[in-house]
Amino acid sequence: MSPQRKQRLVKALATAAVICGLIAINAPTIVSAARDALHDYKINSQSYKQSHGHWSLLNVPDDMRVNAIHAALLRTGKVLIIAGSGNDKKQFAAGDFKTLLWDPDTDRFKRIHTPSDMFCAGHVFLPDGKLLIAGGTRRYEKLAADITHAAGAMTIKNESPDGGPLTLARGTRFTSLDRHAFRSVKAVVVRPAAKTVSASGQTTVKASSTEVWVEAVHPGRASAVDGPTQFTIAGVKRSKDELYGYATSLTRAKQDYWGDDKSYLFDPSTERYERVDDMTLARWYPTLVGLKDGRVLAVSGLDEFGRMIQGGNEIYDPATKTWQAQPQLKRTFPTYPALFLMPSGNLFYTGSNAGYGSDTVGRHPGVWDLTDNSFEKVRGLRDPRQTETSGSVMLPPAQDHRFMIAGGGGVGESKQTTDRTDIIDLDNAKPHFSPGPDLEQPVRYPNMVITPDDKVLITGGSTGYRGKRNSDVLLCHLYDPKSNKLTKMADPTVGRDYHSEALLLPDGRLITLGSDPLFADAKDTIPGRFEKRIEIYSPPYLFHGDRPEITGGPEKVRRGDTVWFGVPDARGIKTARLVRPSAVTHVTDVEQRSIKLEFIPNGDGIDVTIPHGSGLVPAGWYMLFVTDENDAPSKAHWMEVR
Ligand SMILES: [Cu+2]
Repeated sequence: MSPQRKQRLVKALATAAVICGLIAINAPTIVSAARDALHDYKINSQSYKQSHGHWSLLNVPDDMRVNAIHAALLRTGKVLIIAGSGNDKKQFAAGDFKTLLWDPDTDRFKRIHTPSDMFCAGHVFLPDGKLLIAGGTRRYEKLAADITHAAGAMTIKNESPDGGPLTLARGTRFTSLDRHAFRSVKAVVVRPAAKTVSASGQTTVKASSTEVWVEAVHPGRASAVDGPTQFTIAGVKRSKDELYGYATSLTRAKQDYWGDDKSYLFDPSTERYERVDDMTLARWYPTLVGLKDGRVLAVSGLDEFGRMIQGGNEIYDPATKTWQAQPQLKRTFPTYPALFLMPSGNLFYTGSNAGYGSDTVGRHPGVWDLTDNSFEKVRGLRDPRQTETSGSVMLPPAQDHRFMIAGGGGVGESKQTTDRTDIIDLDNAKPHFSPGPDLEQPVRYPNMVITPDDKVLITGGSTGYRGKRNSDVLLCHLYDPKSNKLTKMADPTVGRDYHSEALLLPDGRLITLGSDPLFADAKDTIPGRFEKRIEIYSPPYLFHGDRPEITGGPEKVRRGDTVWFGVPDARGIKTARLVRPSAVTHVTDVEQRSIKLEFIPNGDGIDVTIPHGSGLVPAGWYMLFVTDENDAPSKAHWMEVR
């Protein structure tokens, strides 16, 4: 071999060795790039979309991105996205509260002035289509490590009916017999005791009771009080047996979020908040549920000092725009209980709840009769101790009176999570839960949305509490109540755990938004970031070609009316549904329901009959959808039902 040839051969061998080395090192990358390209090709193919649907990201301008804690579809077709302080202490301290309005028709975004912190409020649609929002955050939690001074709620008792109301200034000093000293953080008005004289002339006096938050004058553990203790109040010219402070626990324990008592209406036509009457109790994490008569019941929550509300529930009357306590409806639930209005006017509690509450009280599902405050438990729910952070939905159509509960986990930061779905038919003489199909994975915070073709989309969630250990579940299934089967759909690309929502849009698409993972890494060391992206899901029914169309019809109807809607190819229409728009937070959406409508073709349209019953069709704004033989839905026609 000539020296030149020998040199060339050595060079070629060396190059080959380098190439082999490169391939060996990069093989996983090359293979995964090829896999990604193939996956991308597959999920974007028409046939895949036709069978599995398609996810895409909504393009939200940077300056419009908010921490979506609450989402509601307004009768204008726009989506109200409320962040408030968005679980961000800095924004809370700065008084920076946000709301975003998105129009899915035009993809226009608009910032809405937000007058107070609606973070973790409750909400419900009123019969006129305004959204009632009540409660929210008055103070962020304080962790034990950050607490230097013992603190807590001081009850001020006034046993005297004489002398009129008395104002105790901020900083008023309360001292116990054993010299524990506290100061109030706020001025407070103390009412006189209530004096009543009976017909027989007998006088009864009932002491007034007012609470104020106090902090120890001196830091450290020594000033803590743990047990019933009476306090004298400095600067008041009253006997210490007549006017005094009383507390059972003033410690350096963790202080939970404080609830707010404010309530607002959001008006879809003016796109503004209007303040209405304060609630009788401050509430953080309440459920608001519409009643048969159009009034609203507010249930549960943490109170003005972050304590679980012990059964104090109240009603909002849209006619007077006022709240009234309902002592006859005393009943305790964990926070954000899933309470659904039934045809009878009773409320069905599926057991789902989100956030806080006793491990044992108010967790059993059942029917709450509001006429006598009785509660009839229903049996058969599997994993009954894993209802926290579960999802619940009234299965379509609403006339079937069937509900599904899916996923969930143990109380608080419990590691227990379930893949259970259970279904209950309330028409049974003895209603009980029966097993539904297992989810593909155990999951907390599954978002569940009713689609116009009588299915339920179940998407997102996480296996761990607040997405711990990177446990977001990037899965999506359609549940068919008729066949009792789950069918796997295309995978979402954005994880949705705590503080996430999903809802149906009037054009038949769905969106998912929000998510608030505690950590950003699998080892739970890096603090998580709020997920600001919005993802859109287009179900398979949007890829089957032509869709039916509703060309016109009334915008106001009454229950029992038969009304005509323009629908070309009326003979090809398979179903008509009234879908109540979602108002969702913390995976709790007690608003959405889909009501079956009877109809007959009539010329270039259909005669549709609106069912009777304000428990089945609560007054309000609805989306009318029709579907055709291929289950393709129309776009919605909005109308007000009275
Ligand atoms: Cu929250």
